[in-house]
Amino acid sequence: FGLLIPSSLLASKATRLESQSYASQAKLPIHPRRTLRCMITEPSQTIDQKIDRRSASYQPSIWDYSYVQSLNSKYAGDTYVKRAAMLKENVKRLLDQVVDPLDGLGLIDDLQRLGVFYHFEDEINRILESTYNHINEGWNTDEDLQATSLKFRLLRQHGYTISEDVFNNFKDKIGNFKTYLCEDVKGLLYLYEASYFSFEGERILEEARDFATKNLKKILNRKDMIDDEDLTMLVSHALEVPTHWRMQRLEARWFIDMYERRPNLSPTLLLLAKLDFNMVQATHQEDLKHMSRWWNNTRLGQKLSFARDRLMENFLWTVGLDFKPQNSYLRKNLTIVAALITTIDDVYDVYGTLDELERFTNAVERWDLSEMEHLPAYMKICFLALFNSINEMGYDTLKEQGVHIIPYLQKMWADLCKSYLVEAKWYNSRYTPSFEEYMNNARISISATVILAHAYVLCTNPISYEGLKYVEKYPNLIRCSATILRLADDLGTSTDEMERGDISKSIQCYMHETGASEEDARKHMKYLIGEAWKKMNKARVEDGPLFSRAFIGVAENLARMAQCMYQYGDGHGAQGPETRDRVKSLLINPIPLEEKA
Ligand code: 0FV
Ligand code: MN
Ligand code: MN
Ligand code: MN
Ligand code: MN
Repeated sequence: FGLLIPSSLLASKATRLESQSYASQAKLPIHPRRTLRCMITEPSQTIDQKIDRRSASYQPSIWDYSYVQSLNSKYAGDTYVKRAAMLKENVKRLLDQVVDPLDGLGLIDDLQRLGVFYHFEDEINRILESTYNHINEGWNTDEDLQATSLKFRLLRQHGYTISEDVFNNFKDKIGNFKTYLCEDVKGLLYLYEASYFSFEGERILEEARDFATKNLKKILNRKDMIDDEDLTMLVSHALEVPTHWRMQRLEARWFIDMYERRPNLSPTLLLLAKLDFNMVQATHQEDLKHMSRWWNNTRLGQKLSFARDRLMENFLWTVGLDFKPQNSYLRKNLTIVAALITTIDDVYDVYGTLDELERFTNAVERWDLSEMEHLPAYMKICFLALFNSINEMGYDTLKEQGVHIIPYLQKMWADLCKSYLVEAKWYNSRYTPSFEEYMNNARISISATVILAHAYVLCTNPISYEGLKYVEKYPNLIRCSATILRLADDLGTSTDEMERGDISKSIQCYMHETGASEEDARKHMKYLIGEAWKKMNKARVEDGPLFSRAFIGVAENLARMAQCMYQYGDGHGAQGPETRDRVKSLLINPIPLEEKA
């Protein structure tokens, strides 16, 4: 086949063949490069110069290397540790003094939203435990929508069994929510937030969400119904994105400012929240500087200049996945994973020819250095960066736990590359799959499975083979997180992708299959994101015994981070003002504190 094709064709756009000839192209032998070379008329020219490659026109990084290295928070080190420890003791005392369980729940809600809950896990569990027991003893607050909603939400969030029937009290004889509730702004707000913890098929919660959303929107539009400016801000913030779906650190940064406006605030708690935010940020800065040096050392940004150079954004993802200061090891390694994914995705989507992509996929499947001889120069460095990074993570785990995880991680990468290759073939043959066929591949090609498999081994000790086997089967927790990441990414990036040349994404496949308008297709994708969240709400309880809390948190946070990154378009690649501002407020600027000597 190769010998019959004139060299001019190989060197032109015609390498993207129509569907009939594509089939034979796919069957090219895996080492045809020598043949290819002798057909090129000027042997002095490299193949790279001959091939008409796409470009995504990605801009260089706006985050200067030496600027990142110059970050130096004064909240690093031990200076503030004592002060924070004292504040923590005082907050613990607040928690211990709680008598009314409802006050306790309110305090837990504040601790979570302020981002300091992780210091008080024992105290929080104790309060939730006693709340739960009160319920089982028939404790009934249930004339109060706000209290019931808060109780329901926190208990579900923490894995307790509580039925949606608790909301039946608020319905009239014919099953509608009672009319007086339409004006209970706080009650509606809490009901709204609670409704996002629903499982599939829970009708009462579905109705609750509709009822709360509709009435909260009405209230926002009528100044006479809500004269409290803070409450207005809380309501519109919630309607934009519910708390359950929000990236935790950004929510903490926002909520600290809101809390400060509250008349009956606890000054101790406020000060702790601010100080802790700044101290956590200082840890993140150290992690970031470390990873920025690593990235710079790989030279991938320069050598693969067609690919996104997005170390800062990759790092931001990992802060979204797990912000806790003690989890630097997880963040650092996930930054490596994210940076490799971002680069390799561009190799497949933008730069590589189908022949090169077959070779790269093959090299990853074989996980064998001798495959490198078949790769072009730019792929050699990329493959070795991947090979070394994953093997090093494997070495750590072997050293620390005696568990050999490399074959398992390697399989995840091979699956990812195979799904990338499927897309490259679809692109070359201009094939538009059905929505379902697209999603079956795209759930893998969005890389959530790779990210979560690494997260699993990085945050689990001891790792069990049963656990690894379970992750490999892509259980619902992982599958839903992947679905949400894929759909959110397509909502945010597919417009640009269509312009630069890419396969049909979820929106386009759905339009093609159903004849829907783009607007309706987008609505449908948002609906599917909501449904995936419901499944995930169940999965996090059901998978509880096999997965640690930490891992479940990462899987949920990946979905949250996806909705955050793609909220205003391509927040990962395009370097727009939203991501820039988020980086500044989370990673660069501390919260101003009035220092008392
Ligand atoms: C996807 O970009 C991409 F690079 C992602 C999702 C970043 C990877 C890192 C993390 C999720 C931590 P793009 O929109 O080009 O992906 P597709 O699959 O649409 O080509
Ligand atoms: Mn891409
Ligand atoms: Mn891709
Ligand atoms: Mn070989
Ligand atoms: Mn995309």
